[in-house]
Amino acid sequence: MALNFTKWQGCGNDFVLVDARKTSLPDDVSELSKRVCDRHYGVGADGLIFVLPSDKADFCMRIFNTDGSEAEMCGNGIRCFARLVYEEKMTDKDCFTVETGAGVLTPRIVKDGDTIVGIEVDMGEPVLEAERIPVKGFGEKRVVAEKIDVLGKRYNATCVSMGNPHCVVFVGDIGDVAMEQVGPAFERHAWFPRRTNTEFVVVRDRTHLRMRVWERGAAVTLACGTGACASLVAAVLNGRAERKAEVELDGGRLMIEWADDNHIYMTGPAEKVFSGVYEEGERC
Ligand code: ZDR
Repeated sequence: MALNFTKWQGCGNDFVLVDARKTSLPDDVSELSKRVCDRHYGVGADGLIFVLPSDKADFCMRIFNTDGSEAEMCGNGIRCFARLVYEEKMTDKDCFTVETGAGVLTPRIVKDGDTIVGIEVDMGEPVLEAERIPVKGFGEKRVVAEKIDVLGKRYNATCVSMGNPHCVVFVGDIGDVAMEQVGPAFERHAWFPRRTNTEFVVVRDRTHLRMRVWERGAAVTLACGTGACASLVAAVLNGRAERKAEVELDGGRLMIEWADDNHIYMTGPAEKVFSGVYEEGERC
């Protein structure tokens, strides 16, 4: 099987994108994602994303993590997706709808004259009720600054779904967090029946957050769009930030706003890296 793809990145969170509007998804899509995303034996990426047709929206996006699991949504991925479909002329609109596991979302290509300067996405409304995130043991309540014990240490956690689950932890010094140990323990903690993405956040001031992420189904990545949105929401719920703030990630910056319509707007870059054909050789 030969798969035409383009490799994209948004703030260093990188994806292999495949136009599958006229083909069906491969049967072994989960295994394929593991192989394609592998940085030594494959193309190398944080996720494999498909452009698909939709009967509810202009397009449908599906994303698979490096461990083969499917995520409901991907914030950096949808910006890459939006720029790809726009630049490849799959649409002539600069604002269009994309069906995702987090509902129908609306990216907009932001231009200065003819130059694309970013992608803004209406990410929809954050979900705060525990059982809908899902977080066990809190019923319909919100999980804001609740104590959680992980690897023998106590943290204050605030949980938010942006379609996919996030656990946000405010810390004093981002360098103190042993992400590779603590991240997987959060991901598989008993609170989270569908596992969780975990963000470690330092509030620099009321309009600047610094964030690092352990991604569910992946690992430490350079950025997380839905995680940046969840972090801003968590900071507002804890009274620590304004409703519009810049989030600094390892791989770049995102502007996030929790607007009066209760929707989250995320603005940031998306850049093409290269294109190719993935044609697997015989293994021996
Ligand atoms: C963090 C993420 N890359 C983004 O930009 O939002 C999302 C990827 C999916 C994530 N690993 C999950 O929810 O399983």
